[in-house]
Amino acid sequence: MLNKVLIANRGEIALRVLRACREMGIATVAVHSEADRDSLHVKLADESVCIGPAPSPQSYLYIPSLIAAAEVTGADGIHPGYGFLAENANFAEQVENSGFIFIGPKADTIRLMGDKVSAKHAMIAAGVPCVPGSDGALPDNPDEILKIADKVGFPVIIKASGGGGGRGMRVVEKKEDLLKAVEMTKAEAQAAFGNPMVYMERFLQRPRHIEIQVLADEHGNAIYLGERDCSMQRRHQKIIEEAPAPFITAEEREKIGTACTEACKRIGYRGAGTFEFLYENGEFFFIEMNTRVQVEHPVTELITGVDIVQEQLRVAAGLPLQYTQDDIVLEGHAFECRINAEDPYNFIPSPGLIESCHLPGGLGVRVDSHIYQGYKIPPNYDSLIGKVCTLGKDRTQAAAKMRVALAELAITGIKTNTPLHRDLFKDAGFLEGGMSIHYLEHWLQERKEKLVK
Ligand code: MV4
Repeated sequence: MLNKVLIANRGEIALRVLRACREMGIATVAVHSEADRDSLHVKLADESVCIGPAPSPQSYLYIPSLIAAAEVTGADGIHPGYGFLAENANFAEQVENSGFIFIGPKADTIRLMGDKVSAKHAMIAAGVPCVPGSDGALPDNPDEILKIADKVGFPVIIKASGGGGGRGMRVVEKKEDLLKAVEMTKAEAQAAFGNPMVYMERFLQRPRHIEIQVLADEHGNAIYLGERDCSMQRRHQKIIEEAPAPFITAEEREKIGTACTEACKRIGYRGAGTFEFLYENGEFFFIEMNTRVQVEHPVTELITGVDIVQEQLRVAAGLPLQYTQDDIVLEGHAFECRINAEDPYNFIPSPGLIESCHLPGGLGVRVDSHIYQGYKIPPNYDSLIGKVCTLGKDRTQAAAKMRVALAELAITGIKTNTPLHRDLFKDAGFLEGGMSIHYLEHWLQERKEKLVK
C-alpha cells in the first residue's frame, strides 16, 4: 500500500481524499496557498506545506512547488483531486518522473483523452457509440468542409479538439454560416488552447447529459458503477446530479456500461474515470472522457456502496479492484446539490466570513464540506463550499430527504445558492425527472420574467 499521500488540492475534495487515506492507514500531506492557512484540510492532515501565494497559478497549479512538497515530506503518492492539475498530463508525467505515484491514469491516457479528436477516435475503435460527425479533425479545404456538413446534416456543432467541458464550441444552423464559424472556432481554439484543430458533430437539440462511472486496475479488470444524470446545469456548471438516471433501463445500462469497460481494457485505462454521453431518443452518444474523480462521485458511492477514492488508492498501489461487475448492485436513488457561495439569483460569487453554519444530517444524508463557523472563504477559488447528498429507496424518497436537508441547511455571513435548490426541489418538471440539458436555463429564464412582474 501507499504510506503517505500528498493531496494536491483544497476544499471539500481535499477532505474527501484525506478521509479515504485515513481509513486505509495512509498518512496525509496537505498543501495550501497563503490564503488557505486556516482551511480544514490543513488542520486535519498529518502534515502540511505552504506552496505559494493565493493565486492558483502560483500555488495549486505550480508543479515545482508540489513536487518539492512531496520530496520534503517523503510522500510516495500524489492525489490530484478534481480541477487544478487533475487532468494535466505533464503534471502526471513529472510526478512519475520524480519517483512518485500519480493517483490517476497514465500520463499518455490523460493526453489521449485531453485531445477530443484522439479521444473520439479511440472510442470509435473500441466500439463506444459517438455522435455522428467528421472523421477526425476538419480539413482546411472549404469544399470538403461543406461536403462533410451536408453528410452530417444541419444543425452541426464545431468543437475545438483542445477544448472540452463546453469551452471552444459553436453551433451552426445553416450552410451559409458554416465556413465563417469554422474559421472563428479555429482562431479561438488556437488562442485558448494553442491548438487550432476542430471537428464537427451533428448538433443534438434536446439531449440529456448522462455519464458512466468506471474503475479499472492494472490487472486487466474494469467495472462500471452505473450512471449519473448531470443534465441540471447552468453555463456548463452542474448544479444537481443524480444516480441512477431516470428512465434508463437495466438493459440500456448494461449495454453502455459494458461498452465503456471494454474500452477501458482496450486502452489500458487505470483508476477512476467517467465516460460522458449525450442521451437522446433512447441513444447514447459519447462526447468526452474525464480521467479524474468527479465532483458528483458521491451519488454513485451512495447507490453502489463503493468508495471510489479508496479504489483509486488501491489501484495506484498496484492492487486489483476489490469488486467484480457481479458485486455491483445499484440500490436506491441519490441526489447531490452543489452548495455554492454565490447569490442565488444573479450567481455573483459571495466569499467572506461564515458567521454561523448548521449542516444537515440523519439517515441517508451525506454532507461533504470544508466550511465551519468562523471560516473565511477566500475570493480566489471556485465557489463550491459543499455538497449535500441524499439517498432514498427511490427518487421520490431521495427528493423528500433532500427537501428536509435543504430546509435545515443554514449558513449565515455569506450568500449561498441554497434557496435555488429549495425552489428546484419543489418544481414539478424537475420532480418528474428526465430533464434535458436546457431545462435549468429555461427555468431560470422563466423565474427572472416572473420576478420582473
Ligand atoms: C454537444 C451538444 C449537442 N450536440 N454536442 C457542452 C459541453 C461539452 N462537454 C459538450 N457539450 C455539448 N455538446 C453535440 N453534438 C450540446 C452540448 C451542451 C451540453 C452538454 C452537456 C451538458 C450541458 C450542455 C449545455 C450546452 C451544450
